[in-house]
This record gives sequence, C-alpha cells and structure tokens, in this order.
Amino acid sequence: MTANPQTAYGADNITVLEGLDPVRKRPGMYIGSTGSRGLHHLIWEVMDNSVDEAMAGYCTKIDVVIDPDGAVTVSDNGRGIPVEKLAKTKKSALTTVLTTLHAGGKFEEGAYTVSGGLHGVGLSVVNALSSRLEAEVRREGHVWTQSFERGYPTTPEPVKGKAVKRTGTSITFKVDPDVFNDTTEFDREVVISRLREMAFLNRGLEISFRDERELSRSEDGGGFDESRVGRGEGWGEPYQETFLYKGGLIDFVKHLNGKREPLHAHIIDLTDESSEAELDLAMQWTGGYSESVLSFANNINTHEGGTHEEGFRKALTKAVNEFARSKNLLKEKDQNLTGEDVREGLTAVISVRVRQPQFEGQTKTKLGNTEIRSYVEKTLNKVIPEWLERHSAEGRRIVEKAIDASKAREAARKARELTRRKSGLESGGLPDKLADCSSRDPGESELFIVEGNSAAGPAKSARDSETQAILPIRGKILNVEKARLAKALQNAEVQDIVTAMGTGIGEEFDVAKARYHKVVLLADADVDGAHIRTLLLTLLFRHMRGLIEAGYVYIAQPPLYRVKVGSKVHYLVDEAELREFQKDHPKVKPTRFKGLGEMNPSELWDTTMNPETRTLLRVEMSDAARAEEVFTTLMGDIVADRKAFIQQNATDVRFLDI
Ligand code: 0RA
Repeated sequence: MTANPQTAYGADNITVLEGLDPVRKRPGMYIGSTGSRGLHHLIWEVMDNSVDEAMAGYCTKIDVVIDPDGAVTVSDNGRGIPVEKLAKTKKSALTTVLTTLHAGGKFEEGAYTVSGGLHGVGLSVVNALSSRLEAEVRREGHVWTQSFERGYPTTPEPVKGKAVKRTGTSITFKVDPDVFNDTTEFDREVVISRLREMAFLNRGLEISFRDERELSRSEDGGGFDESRVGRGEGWGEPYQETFLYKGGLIDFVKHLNGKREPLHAHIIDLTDESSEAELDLAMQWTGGYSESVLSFANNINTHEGGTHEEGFRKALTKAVNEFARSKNLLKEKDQNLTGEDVREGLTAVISVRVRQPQFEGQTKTKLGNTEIRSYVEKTLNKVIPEWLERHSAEGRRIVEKAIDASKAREAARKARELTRRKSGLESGGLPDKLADCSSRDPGESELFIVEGNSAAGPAKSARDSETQAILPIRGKILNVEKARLAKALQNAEVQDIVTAMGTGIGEEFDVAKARYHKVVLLADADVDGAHIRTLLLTLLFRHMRGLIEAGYVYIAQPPLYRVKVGSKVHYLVDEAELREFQKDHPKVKPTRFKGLGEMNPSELWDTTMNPETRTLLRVEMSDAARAEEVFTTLMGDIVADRKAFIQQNATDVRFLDI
C-alpha cells in the first residue's frame, strides 16, 4: 500500500485530492478554530453522522472510544455508509463522502441529512485534518475498509473483507498535530458532557464512552477519591460510561435540577410535530432564584438563543399571566408579571428540529429562522395553558412564585437606585478602591479584579496605568447563587464591580456601556483563590452574562512556583508544569508562592500582567449546560458537594470550556 499521497493516483483523482486542500490551508474556516474547541469539534462532526442515522430510525447505539494513543473511534449500528460506485464521481460513495468537501451525503436524493453540526461540514473535513483515518463499513453482508492519510486515500476503493451479518459504520481518526499545534488532547470532561447531552436530546439512543488513555496524575488533582473507582477512574483502568435516557428531556431537566428542591411535583413535558418542524420542551420550577433555560436546534446548543427561545418566552409569559388572571391571583386588574418574574427558578430545556436551520451570531449558536418563532409560540400558546388547567394546584404555586419575584424585583430596583445615588454613578463617580486607568477607550482598557489587599499593592505598582485598572476586593464576595439580585446589590464588593464596569446589572445590564473590554480575574493559585474566582464567575454568569458572551471575561494565571536554574529564573503555573520541568531538571528546588502578595511587582508584571508575556484564559459560554450544572452544585445549598468539587478542581476552571 502506498503512503505517498502525491503519487498515489493518476489525474482522475486530482480534483478530489484538491478538494480538501482548502481545509488544510484554512482549517479555522471549517471548524471555527484549531484550538481546543475546534479539536473537539471533530468528534462532534463524526458523531453527528451517526446521530442522523439514529434520528432517521436506523441506529440505536453509538460507541465512542479514545484509544491509548488518543485516536478516536465512533461506531454505530446503522445501515452503514453506502459503498457502491457513484455515477457522478466514479468512486465509491464512501470514498466520495470522505474526500469531497460538502459531499454531506447529499449525493443521494436527500437520504442523508446532516443534523446541523455547528458548521455542518461533514466527514471529509475531519479526514483532511487527521494524520490517519480508517473507515469500516459493515454492509451488504461484508466488512469494507478504507484508510486515509491527511485526507488522501491509501487505496483507491474500499477493500471488501470478511462476511458479517450486522450493519454499521466505524470511523477511527487520529488528529494531525501539524494542524492542531496547540493541543491534540481531548478533554474527557468535555467529551462526557456532550455525549450525555446528545443522549438527553435523543431519547432512547444509547451512547457509550470509553477512555483508554492512561489517567495522568495531574488530571486527578493528586487526590484519591474512592467514589470514582467504580466507573474506572482508579489507576490503570479505562474510564467507561453509558448514557441512555428513556425520558429524554425530562431526564435532562431532572439532571439539571439535581438536588434542588422542586417547586411543584411534575416535570412539564410538551411535544409537537408538524410539517414545519418538531418541538420538544421539558420544564420545572425550583425554589431557587436563577433561571436556566437551555435551547437546542438540531441538537446544537444555541447558547445565543434565537427564534425558538423567543417564541417560548413569549408564550410562557402570556400563559402564566392569563392563568393567574383567570384564577384571580393578581391583586390589581392591570398587574402584569414580567417574563423575568415568571422564569425565576425555572429550569427548562427546549429542543427544536428544523429542516434548514440558519445559525447566526458571534459563535453561530443563535437560531435565525423566523418561521420558528411563530411555530413555537403558536404551539405553546395552546399546550401550556392546557397543562396549567390540568394541574391547577401546581399552576398556582408557579404564579405565587412569580408574584414573589415581582415584589423582589421592585425591591431590587430600589436597591439599584440607592447604589446609584450612593456611588454617585450618575455624576460619573467610581469606587474609592478603584485605581482606574487613564485611557477612556474600552477597547484597550483592562480591569483587574484582584483578591486581597496584599496582592493589590504589587498589582498597582506593576500595572501599566494607561490601560490597566485595579479593583481590589476583600475576602469572600457574596454567593449570588443563593440570593436574589436585591440582596446581591447590598454587597459592597458587588456594588464596586458593577459601578467600575459601568454596565449596570440584571435587567438594566448593557454590555455597550462596559468601561473595559477585558475583565481579568486575578486570584491566588490555591483553593481559596479558586473559590473566590468561582464566586466572581457566578456573579458574572448569573447577572452580567453579556460580559461572558461578548468574550470580555478572562482569568489570569499567576504562577504557583518559581525555580532557579543557574542564574535563570523560571515560573511554573501549576504542579503539572512543575513535574514536567523537573523531568529535565531533576535537581531544582521550587519555591512555592503562598499568594499573589508574595510576588514583587516586577515578577507579577512579567508573569501575569504584561500583555507581551502573560497567558490569559478566556471564559467562554460554549457549554452552558455544564456551566449551569457546575454553578448549581458549586454554589447551591449542598455544602458537601461543593467542598468535594472545589477540592477536585482547585485549579481547574475548564468547566467553562476555557
Ligand atoms: C447515506 C445513505 C445511507 C446511510 C448513510 C449515508 C450513513 C452514513 C453514516 C455516517 C456514519 N454513520 C452512518 N450511517 C449511515 C443509507 C443507505 C441505505 O439506503 O441503506
């Protein structure tokens, strides 16, 4: 078998071979980025094809395996990708799908529709970006295999192998490190969370996952946790888990609500199928104050929302108000519950399937189809009122909660006014503690929110006062997960952050007013620092989410260790980096910084603040479901969960997919 792609074939292949060239030249155009997000996108892309097969009713099980060298295999028990020769390309359908851009299977009268991967680019893109890819198809009584290197087939056609009865497709790919030069390592937690989500969204579909990679010590946070052994998280054994939800979105809502106290007994479950589209909705209110509405279109998490969410919100607000009025629960005739009042404490998952989804927005995660707004609204205008009538006791509790929220909102408005007056915001007053930068251009201005006074000193002397502002905050800020906005606004640290940012908070929040386009959270590299960072992230996530969505929120990475080799000083961010360093320098003795305050200003500048030399992690919203889950376990009522989580993830902020 020849492995030289340049000379493998004659002229006939050239068009096909050239077909994938643009993908390797500009991978970002096809998968968004060549960072961690783009890397994971390859798995989703391959899996989407199997999920399509499942949605079409031909596949019940998908297996995802990461082998010890990091190659990924996605197998399904569907019909198998067709292998016969196509008149159009004079090649096997399998070869065509894997080597032709946008051959999303549409070579055959609509038999094969991509479920709508964020970019919906298909298997050929994965092939182009993999150093090797093997396709195995079980079909027509035989196994067929074909291998590829960087998108080039190593045999002209699939090779027919042994006889088999079962049908299905397995794709194994190893990503090309020349393309993904940042990282080629899949994050287990990211994979697990997407597979679980896919299983929730596709009721009855069994998705199993096995990670055969060696568990690296650094990933485990160094501790041994017995509860993780059963699933293969002990030393040496592969991690294995199967996701299969008979309840679909109902199970999703149960999962999201976890141990939170529900406000009413039933999970509301509404579905509709029409010629236009399909709609699936599950929701339940809890006694809490935060709103968690997740939306999906064709299995894609639309965290920027869109028309399906708009239709849902409009119908829900209307239905609850009308129900409340019909039961005489509103005191005054003209009293109205706002959408925010109605959604307080609500956990909802809405999933639509649309024939030709239009994805818009910065991250292409906003559904744009206008016909879907009216479809969802119209459908829900009928079924939500019916549900409330059938469960009127539960309906009453929901209304009572919304009325409470309404009162609290009024109190919050007063508190905000007070904040404004106290801080003199209207006259441009800023917090006393803020060392502002001199630039008035938000695009170049950075706000460092620094924990602890001892660190604020060095940060102030180190900064570039033209573009870098420092806001010191003291100790633990209020946990907003357990408090309404009105209460949060009484907290001095919260007030200072809101005033410094200039955006307002809650209903009044306006990202266009941000005084800085970088907000950098700077906390110690220890457990307490992680806790404070999480509290700050919770505040931003719950009440100033637009900052995260705009990509303005960053996490600074101060080093934990300093080592000297001869006269040269090195700084290392965490234990994993230190261990790596000690492989080459086994004799060095590290100094561990106890806190930011131990660093002198020039060290802090060089390692953490200087835009030329620092590494900032940007906080992204790419996984809202996971973020929801983390914030509720982390910041909710269950102290034991929180403790365990923080201990396991002390320096790990990846839950926001950074
Ligand atoms: C085109 C046509 C048919 C199946 C598929 C594509 C197919 C593609 C993938 C990709 C991963 N798993 C897949 N499973 C099926 C149907 C052909 C027929 O009529 O049998």
